[in-house]
This record gives sequence, C-alpha cells and structure tokens, in this order.
Amino acid sequence: MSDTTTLPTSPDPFLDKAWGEIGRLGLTAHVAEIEAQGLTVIPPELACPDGLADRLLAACLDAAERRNAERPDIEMAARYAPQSSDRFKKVLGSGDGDSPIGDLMQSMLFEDPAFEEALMNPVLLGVATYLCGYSAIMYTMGCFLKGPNNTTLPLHADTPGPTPLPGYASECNATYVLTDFDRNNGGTAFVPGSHKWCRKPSGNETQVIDNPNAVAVEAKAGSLVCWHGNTWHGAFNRIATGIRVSIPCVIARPHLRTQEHLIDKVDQAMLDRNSSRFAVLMQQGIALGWSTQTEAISGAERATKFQAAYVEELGLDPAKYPNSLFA
Ligand SMILES: O=C(O)CCC(=O)C(=O)O
Ligand SMILES: [Fe+2]
Repeated sequence: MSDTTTLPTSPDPFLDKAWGEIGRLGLTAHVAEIEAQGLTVIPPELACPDGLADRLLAACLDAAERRNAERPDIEMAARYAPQSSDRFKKVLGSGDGDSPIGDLMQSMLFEDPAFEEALMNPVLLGVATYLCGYSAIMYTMGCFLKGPNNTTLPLHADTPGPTPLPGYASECNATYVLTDFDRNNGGTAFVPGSHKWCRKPSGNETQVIDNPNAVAVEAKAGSLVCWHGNTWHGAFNRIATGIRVSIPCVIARPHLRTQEHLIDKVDQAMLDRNSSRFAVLMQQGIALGWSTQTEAISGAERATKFQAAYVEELGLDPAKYPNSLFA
C-alpha cells in the first residue's frame, strides 16, 4: 500500500465545478428553488450589479429605435406593436389587432456589447450551467416590448419535442426583467412544480386566466427570472399603462436545434475579446449543419479547435464524461 493518501475522485468533476461556482456566487438557494418549483427570481443586486440593467434597457430602446425608426416611450399608454407582432398571430392565438407578446425583437446579441455582457454574466451562467451543463449553447436572445393588451400568452413549456419530456433540463430560460413584472404589468405566469410533470399543457390547461395553478411572477426591474425548460409558463395581459421590457436569454444543451444559427455569424473581434466559453455558447464547438462535404470538413476542424481551447480553459474535458448532466 502506498503511504500517500489519495482523496477519492469525484464521479463527476463537472458537478463539483458547477456546484462550487453556485456556492461562490451565492446562488445555492436559487438553484434549490429551481429544483423544487421549476423557477427562481434572482434579485437585481445579485443579477445586475454595476448598472447592467440600465445599460440593457438603454440598449433595447436603442435597438427598437434603429429597427422601427421610433424610440418607444416606456411610459406610453397605447398598445405597442410596431411591426412584428402580427407574425405570431396564428401561432399564439391573438385576436385581431392585439398581441399577447407585444413586439418581439429577435437576434439581439449583435446589437450592443451590453448583450454580450448579459450572456456572460456569471450569475446567468451559473444557473444555466447547473441546468444545461458546461457544453451548453445559446439558443436565442430576444427582447419583448409589451404595452397594454387583452390577450394572454398561453401556457407552454419551452422544451421542444414530444412527451415525455426528459426529466433533466434541455433548456434554461434566463429572462432579464427590465421593468417591474407582476399581474397588472403583464408579467410571466408560471405553474410552480410543473417541470416535474415532463409534459406540455394542452387544451384548457393552457389558459392562463382559467388555470388556477398559474401565478404571476413578482420581479423588480433588474431581476433575472430563470426557469427549467419543462416549466409551464405563459404571460398575463398587461392592464397597466407603459411598456414591459424583458430580454429572454435561452441556453440549451448542444444537441438541440437552436432558434438562432450563430456558427458562421459571430465576428472574429467578438471571439477575440471573449473566453472560450463564449465561443462554445456561440455554437463554435458544433460540427453539424453543413451543406457540402467541404463545409463538413472545415466545420469539423473549426469545432475541434474551439473544443480543445475550451478543454484547456476548463481544465476538464467534457468528452471524457459522456454521461454527465453537467459536462
Ligand atoms: O412573455 C412572457 O412573459 C413569457 C415569454 C416566453 O414564453 C418565453 O420567453 O419563453
Ligand atoms: Fe416560453
């Protein structure tokens, strides 16, 4: 027997790493709440230090002004639906002239460096990693701008695919709340505990007002509301005047087909100023999605290069832990 003491090695060093970060960031109770309820509200002082929420709100209004040629006045009393909301009419079941989501701006990441900061916020990544692992990728980052409306957004689970949904999270929705959320403000509606049911709501269950288990989230501007992809949620209509502003940042496991295709869209300067984790979130470690054999070969080379750099940054190799939920 050797006289040196060897500590037992953890069966999953990725879990240890994720758990260590959660502890250091003061997120343990929030992660426990996600386990129990399927969602948590991380308060502004933890979620958005150093004025991040103010920078994000300004960046959203700047982007809306660029896209719609008019800066939204977030105090205004009218319905806000400058251009895109009708696109979702059939999908979301809104009545004519009304939208359950207001305006949805998509592909926000490239609009302003503040969105890069939002994605790389250690608090967001701590929760997203716990739910989707270190190899997770960005699925989408948008911005909802919702004024007074009549139509609720039906309850649904974000996880794609048929029932049974996997019991583990395939997605983490981390939404920056940039104006206060509650019932009157048209905040998100949640059915606490529904992430454990591993199915999607159907029929009358989808109705936010009629479902007695749907509760309005209460979150102050600057909060980060995080939920498990299986958690049933929708949104109450906005009774209050003014515009509700939020940034849904959705992180997913790397086998999912993402809403945003980022692989060949990220510019080199953006990659250069960020970590390998950022590159992986930007789908640079993904080899799939080619249209020609040449692309298949170059894509595999690119993915291998970014994965290797990430292994060095992590000090751990996800490929060596194929059964880990955290790798
Ligand atoms: O508008 C909301 O509050 C909910 C939006 C939603 O369903 C989502 O971000 O996945
Ligand atoms: Fe959703």
